Amino acid sequence: ETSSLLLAGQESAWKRILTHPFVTRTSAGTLPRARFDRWLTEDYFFVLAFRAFLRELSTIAPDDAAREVLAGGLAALEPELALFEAEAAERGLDLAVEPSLLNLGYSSYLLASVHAGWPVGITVLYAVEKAYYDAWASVRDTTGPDTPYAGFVANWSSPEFAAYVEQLAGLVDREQPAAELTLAFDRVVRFELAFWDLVQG
Ligand code: MP5
Repeated sequence: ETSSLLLAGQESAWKRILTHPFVTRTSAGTLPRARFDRWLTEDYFFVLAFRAFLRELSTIAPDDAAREVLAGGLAALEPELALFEAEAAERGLDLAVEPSLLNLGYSSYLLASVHAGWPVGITVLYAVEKAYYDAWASVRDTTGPDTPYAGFVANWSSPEFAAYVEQLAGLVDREQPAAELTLAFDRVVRFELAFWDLVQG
């Protein structure tokens, strides 16, 4: 299946996603506060861009089944953005700070991928969400409830999010493997690792 082939092609990078120090330290509660703050503001910008990407991608979804899956993803973004806003308010963070060039590049790539058509766009969406699910699910069972960032770990490792990512895999599996899909998937993996390297500083 296309989704499994894409993942299999990224085996070593995927291991780095699952064991990235940003993820393991967030889970353990040992990430310095300033690093998490940096991630929070960068990722807020990313999620806003991601919502614009999802809306655009929905307009080229091939059928109602695909549109419904994406609508579910869009709906889940509202409580997620509220979580970021509440956390930022509590920490006194300005969410309107200028994002890094890396973040601008990643966010712009999401939107650009829609113009390459549905197969590339849905592959990008799958890669973004699968990376987050796998990373946060890998630390879910070792994250204590008192860890300051437990709400964020829970957000991306919940059974609901797992089911959504499986639905996305199903949409990718309708597509034939193709070089342009491999390239898009690989780009997202590189962006994800670079994003964490950046905020982990
Ligand atoms: C996600 C994210 C998950 N929040 N940030 C990055 C850098 N990659 C992936 O996307 P979402 O929209 O929060 O589920």
